[in-house]
Formats: sequence, C-alpha cells, structure tokens
Amino acid sequence: MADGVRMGEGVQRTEVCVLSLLEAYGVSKLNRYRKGSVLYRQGDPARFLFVVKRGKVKISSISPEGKMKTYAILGEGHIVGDVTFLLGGEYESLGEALVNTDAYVITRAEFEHLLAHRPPFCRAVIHDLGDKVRLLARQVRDLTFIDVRQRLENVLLRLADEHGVDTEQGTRIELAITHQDIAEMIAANRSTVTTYLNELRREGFLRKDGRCLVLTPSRTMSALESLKEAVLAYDSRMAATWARKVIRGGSNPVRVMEALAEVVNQADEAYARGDLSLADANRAAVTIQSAILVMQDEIRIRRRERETLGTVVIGTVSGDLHGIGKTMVSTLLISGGFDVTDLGVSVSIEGFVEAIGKHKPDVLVMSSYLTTSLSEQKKVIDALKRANLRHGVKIVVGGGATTEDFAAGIGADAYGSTTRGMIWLVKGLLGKYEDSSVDARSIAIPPEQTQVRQSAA
Ligand code: B12
Repeated sequence: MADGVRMGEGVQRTEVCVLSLLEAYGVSKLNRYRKGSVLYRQGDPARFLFVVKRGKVKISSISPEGKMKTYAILGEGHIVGDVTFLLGGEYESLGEALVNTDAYVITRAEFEHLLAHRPPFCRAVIHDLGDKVRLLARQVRDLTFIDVRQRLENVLLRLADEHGVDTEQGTRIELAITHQDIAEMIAANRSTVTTYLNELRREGFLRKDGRCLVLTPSRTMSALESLKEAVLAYDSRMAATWARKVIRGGSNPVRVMEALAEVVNQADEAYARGDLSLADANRAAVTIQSAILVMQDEIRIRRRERETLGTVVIGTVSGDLHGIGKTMVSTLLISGGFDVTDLGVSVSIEGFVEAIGKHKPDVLVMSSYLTTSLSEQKKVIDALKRANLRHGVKIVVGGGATTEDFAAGIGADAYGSTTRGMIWLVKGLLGKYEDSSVDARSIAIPPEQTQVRQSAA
C-alpha cells in the first residue's frame, strides 16, 4: 500500500487525538480550575500550554480602554494558549475557566520534547493552529463584512454546533453565557445584543431554558443539510461534527452516503463548468473522506456487541487515488454487520495478496475509477491464483471504470454497481440473506436492487 498517497484517510479528530496522545505519553500534570479562576493572564510570561480535559475555557483579551473581546470558548481536548506559547514572550489573551475545568498543564521543556520526538503530537498542534487561524479569519470576515444581527446569528449557530445538545425544543447551548459574553464575542455592546436577542426570540429563532439558550429547529438546518454545507465549505471540522450528529440522530447510513455522493457530483459539475479548481475538488473529496471516517467510528461503536456476518478486505487498486466510493462501501458494510479491513487507495498487487494471506477474509472488494488502472484488478486475481489464495475468497469489483462484462471477463465473483446494494450483494455471495441479526434500519434496501453476478472463477 502506498501510505503517502492516502489523501484524506487517517484524518483524526484533533480533540480526541490530543487528549489520548498526552495520556499515552504520560503527561500527567492535571490542574483543577474552579469556575471563574484564571489559567493565564494577558501580559504574563507564556510558560505553559494547557489542554482541556473537562470543562470550558473562555479566551478573551482586554483593550487599553478596558474593552473586552472574546475570541473563543474552548472545550474538551482543545489546546489553550498555544500561539503565544509557540512564539515565546507574553500571553496575548486571558484564559478563564467558564465552569469548573480540568486541564493538562504542559511546560515548555515537555512541549519541546513532544515536538522533537512525537510526530502525531506535532500534527495535532498544527491542526489545532489551523483551526484557530480559520476561526480568527472568520471573525475578521464577520467584523468586516456583516452587520451585528448577522454576526449574532453566526455566533449562536457556532456555539450551538460546538456546545449544543439536541433536544425536542431545538439545540440547547450548554453554556451559561450572559448577554455581555455574547457582546464580547461579536464586538458589539450589551444593549444591542439584548435588543437583537429579543428580536430573534419574537421571530421564533430562539428561546430560553433556564440560563441556557435554545435554537429552535425551524432556524437550524437538518444535520444532513449542515453536513453537506460543511463539505462544500471544505470545513473538515464542521463536517466531522455533523457526520457524528447525523449517525447519532439515527439516520440511515445508505441515505447519508447517497447525499454525500450527490455533493461529490455537484463538485464535479462545478469543476466541469470551470467554477472549481482540481485542488478545490480534491479539498471537497478530502473533507468528505474525513466525514465518512468519523461516521465509520460512530457506526463501529453502535454495533460493537453485534455478531459479525463475515470479514471483508477492501481497497482501491494501484495507481488509483479515488477513495470516496471505496470508503462509502466499507462504511456501509461495517454498518451492515461485516468486519472490514480497509487497505486504502493505490494498493499494490502484493499489498492485496499479503492482506488476503494475513486476514483470510470471506470477501475481497476492489475499486477502480480509472480506465488506466482497471487491468490491476485482473492482475490481483491472477496473483491470488498463483499464491493459491483465490479459492478461499469471493471477489467483488466496482467503482466508476468497472463494468459487469469486465468483471465477468477477469473472473470476479460479482460486480457491484452501486454502494447502496453492497450489503445485500455481499450477503448474497455468502448465502446470508436470512440473517436477522442485521439492523434493518441500516440497510433498508431490498435485494432486487443489487446486481449479483456469479461467474466461474
Ligand atoms: C472526486 C474525484 C477525484 C478526486 C479524488 C479524491 C478522492 N480522495 O477520492 C481527485 C481530485 C483527487 C481526482 C483525481 C483524478 N481524477 Co478524478 N474524479 C473524481 C470524481 C469527480 C468523483 C469520483 C467519486 O468519488 N464519486 C463519488 C462516488 C461515491 O460516486 P459515484 O462515482 O457515482 O459512485 C457510484 C458507483 O460507482 C458505486 N461505487 C463507487 N465506488 C465503488 C466501489 C465499489 C467497490 C463498488 C462496489 C461500488 C462503487 O457507488 C456509487 C453510487 O452508489 C469523478 C467524476 C465523477 N463524477 O464520477 C472523477 C473521475 C473518476 N476522475 C477522473 C480522472 C481522469 C482523474 C485524474 C487523472 C485527473 C487529473 N487530470 O489529474 C486524477 C487521477 C488521480 C489518480 N491517480 O487516481 C476521471 C476518470 C476517467 C476514467 N474512466 O479513467 C473521472 C470519471 C472524471 C472524468 N469525467 O473524466 N479525482
């Protein structure tokens, strides 16, 4: 497998990633900060970096005239104090516990050591910095181009996304924030915020629940729509958040994959019209891949105790970097009850043979989008025959460039034309149509809609 070309694959959620990395590396100085206490002050020498384990930290700064600007409210897994820490000198902002908060405290020596010896930690820090730069860029854009009311709506949507819990009344922002806090976030004064919040309440956008605000469903988009929006904005972080919500909300993974395939096609049409560069098409693809991988994690958690229906090895053939269809297929197979080993994209012939020898799967699924790399599927089948591994495994081929006739010609067992039919197709190959342990909601697709083509292998 060509590890260096797995674009968009292996993308991890930074927050989860940083916490588990620190725990794995034995960084153990955990401080407890009571609500309202200060982690670091503007102007103090920047000696520590913090990572929130539990709670919320408000990051703000004060102007010489005493005006406060809040940049962000950071929760679990977020790195706090990093920009100034990296540059040395003094903290540019104030970090204050908004609720009782536990945070890992990293000294400069520990940080230097982690940077020098732990590449995953470096990646997580870079990712976190990228997120912060994007957040600041959005704030600059909002302050430059849009009015206070729109800024208020944007910040409420962002808070709902980052700190919201879905309830029957809408998305409840789990923060006891005051009008003054919101004013500091959008660079407005408190009375203007109060006026607009009342307006939003009268319009039915907002309601109060104790000290928390609730955004009503009428003004929040459906999770799937939000996921599509995030992909089109190449916003991997938001896409991951919405991907998790979509699956937690009980959406059928088949429908979600179809909606995402639609987004890929929209991006492709924009590319064909010349409205989108190849680089941007790729960014959309990378965002989709990371969202699908998040869904995979969620689906795996949901079906942890379920008995497996069979094992599958899947990959895109050598020379071909198209991974979306393949990742969708593996996600749906996981949701359908199969254990899937995903080899990634541009997998060499030897990579496939080695994986079949090692995992002894019931099924091998190979994907190919490029006419130029189509012959690789035949080469893999021939290599499996030579290695005496062909008889033990059913082979399915699919992806844009593959056709039914081609599949028959190269001695595959089946051709998969759509991702939606894959679960039934693989179950059919393994003679498992009757199995009732599969979650019907995950796979509400009748077997007639699949193309199972048995051929003499
Ligand atoms: C996104 C994309 C890319 C991205 C891929 C990013 C990624 N991480 O995957 C990037 C920008 C990197 C890219 C690069 C290239 N691409 Co491209 N790409 C596409 C595009 C727009 C979408 C493919 C996709 O993922 N669709 C999403 C899937 C889910 O939808 P779908 O294709 O409709 O899939 C359905 C079925 O095929 C099936 N299915 C899909 N996969 C699988 C797998 C299995 C196993 C099964 C059973 C079923 C199945 O399920 C889906 C429906 O239910 C297509 C055009 C298009 N609209 O299809 C071109 C396309 C595939 N690319 C093409 C080309 C030529 C290239 C480049 C050579 C361009 C270049 N000049 O550099 C490079 C090649 C790079 C390489 N070495 O692989 C051509 C291929 C032509 C051909 N027949 O050879 C296409 C068709 C565009 C075109 N019209 O010319 N590409």
